[in-house]
Amino acid sequence: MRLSKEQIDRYQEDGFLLVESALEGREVERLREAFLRDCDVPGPQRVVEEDRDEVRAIYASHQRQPEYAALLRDPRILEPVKQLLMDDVYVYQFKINAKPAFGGERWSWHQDYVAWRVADALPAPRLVNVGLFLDGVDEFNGPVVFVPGSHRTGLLREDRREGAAKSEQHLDPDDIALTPPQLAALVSEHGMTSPKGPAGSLVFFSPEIVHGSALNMSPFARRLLFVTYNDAANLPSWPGEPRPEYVVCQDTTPLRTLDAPFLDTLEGAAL
Ligand code: HL5
Ligand code: SIN
Ligand code: MN
Repeated sequence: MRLSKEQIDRYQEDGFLLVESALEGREVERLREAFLRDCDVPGPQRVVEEDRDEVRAIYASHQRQPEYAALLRDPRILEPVKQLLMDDVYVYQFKINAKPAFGGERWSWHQDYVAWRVADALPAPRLVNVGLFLDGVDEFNGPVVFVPGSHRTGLLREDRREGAAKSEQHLDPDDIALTPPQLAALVSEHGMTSPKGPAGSLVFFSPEIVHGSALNMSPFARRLLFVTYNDAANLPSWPGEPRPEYVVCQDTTPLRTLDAPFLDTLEGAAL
């Protein structure tokens, strides 16, 4: 799959691009099964909600589950990313934010690149995020909300909040949250929008776009998988100890696109 000129222009203009139903039902089913398996793996990559043992996020599942290792080289994902970045890329971060029914908590308003500059001294915002809907996303189950065009504003903060971090396992958006006056000004200029669609849809989005999401009070889960690709020439210049491998991947070898969809490749390999 390649993006059209119109799709690329829309990504540059809005800071995100929705591609509905890019993956088939049986493919999404396999990815969900892999997620359930991965939830049972203990370790620091498994982040739970503050007050209960409910998975909030799981990092680096591609290092444990073959479906995900193949997925991130799938032509429907990697080709558009290469078109948008116009260079060799590798996976900087892989995570699944699992908002279960009746409880998945909010993700505060933030820009991703603030986190990666503060925590990893990443030189430039030469990244593309891909969100893959493991469940259908609608207005009820805590969709990601974007401020379209806000990626062209530049960085809205330079530091992380003082005091105790919300989590020691990763940098939670709470610690780099934007202020209400900042949001009010941006939204009065650009408005807000939330890409919605069936499971298997993809949303490509800029590391500089302002985004966040509300808690999930619906009876439906909202599990969202995110792969962040970085330009292979844009390596972090670690200020001290690098962050753990599960949160910022250290294999920077440029990725080669698979010839076929990820499941066909996996099943072919198993024969
Ligand atoms: N949790 C990520 C990290 O790198 C940063 C957030 O949405 C991405 C802001 O620790
Ligand atoms: C994020 O910005 O990483 C999380 C957004 C979400 O999962 O709703
Ligand atoms: Mn984010």
